[in-house]
Amino acid sequence: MNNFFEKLEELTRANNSLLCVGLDSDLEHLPKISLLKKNPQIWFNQQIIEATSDLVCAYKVNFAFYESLGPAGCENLKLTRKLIPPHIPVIADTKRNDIGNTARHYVKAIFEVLHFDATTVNPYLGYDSLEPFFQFRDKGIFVLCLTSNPGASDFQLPNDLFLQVAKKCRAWNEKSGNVGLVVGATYPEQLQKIRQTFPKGWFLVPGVGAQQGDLEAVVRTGLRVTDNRGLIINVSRSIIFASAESDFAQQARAAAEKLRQQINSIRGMIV
Ligand code: OMP
Repeated sequence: MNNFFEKLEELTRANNSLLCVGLDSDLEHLPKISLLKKNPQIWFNQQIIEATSDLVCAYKVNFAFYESLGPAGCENLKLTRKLIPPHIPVIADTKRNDIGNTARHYVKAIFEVLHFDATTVNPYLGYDSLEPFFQFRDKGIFVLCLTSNPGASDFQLPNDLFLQVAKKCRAWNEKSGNVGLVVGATYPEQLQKIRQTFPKGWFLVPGVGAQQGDLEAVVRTGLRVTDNRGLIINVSRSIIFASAESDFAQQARAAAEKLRQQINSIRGMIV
């Protein structure tokens, strides 16, 4: 199965999970034991993936933590993709975009060279810049709608710009069937409005854990009414760096298991 959303639907059921673990494997924060290994970032990722793969609906790999290491980090993007079992969808967090002919090269790098299943994109340049991404119908394209950081109030919140993005994306999804949104967990009130605007969409929701988004409010306001799904709740630091000691993988598993259960118990209350 190669379609991102089919893989995602399947795994949310098989693992009973809406949790996405973010492999934001910042070399400066890896447990000391990793630094004894030949390729610390890859060894660390392998341990985390082995410890959590039955608890997730997806992994997200933020390119910044790899590209900042130069050629070796770029190689690690490829190696990380290969470490993840093929039935698990992997999101490339790139937040890319540019004019059409340049965007086509971003698309090629992410999907054809690195073989990721989905990516995050920036909508600021409008439809013609996004269309090269949407053309890859088997891939998931998550458009930044309302980001989790305080700076969302500079451009995204005034005049409800984020709702205009949500409306456009709903219409674009009707054409290509592969458009989702990124909505920060730190704005649950707005998440509710976004869900009302785009009832059927999949939303990638970062900001729970280290950024202190309110998990309960997110699940209550963001779930898709029709099937009690539609959210991919990404958590990076508070899972992968749950411990800095040699038990880091077990602690990551415990943190992931706890979050999966919390999410499911809130979902259960809504059913
Ligand atoms: P933690 O705060 O460590 O859980 O990581 C959050 C992850 O989600 C990082 O990779 C961020 O770059 C990413 N992210 C946000 O934190 N806020 C956003 O609004 C959007 C993203 C994203 O696109 O994933």
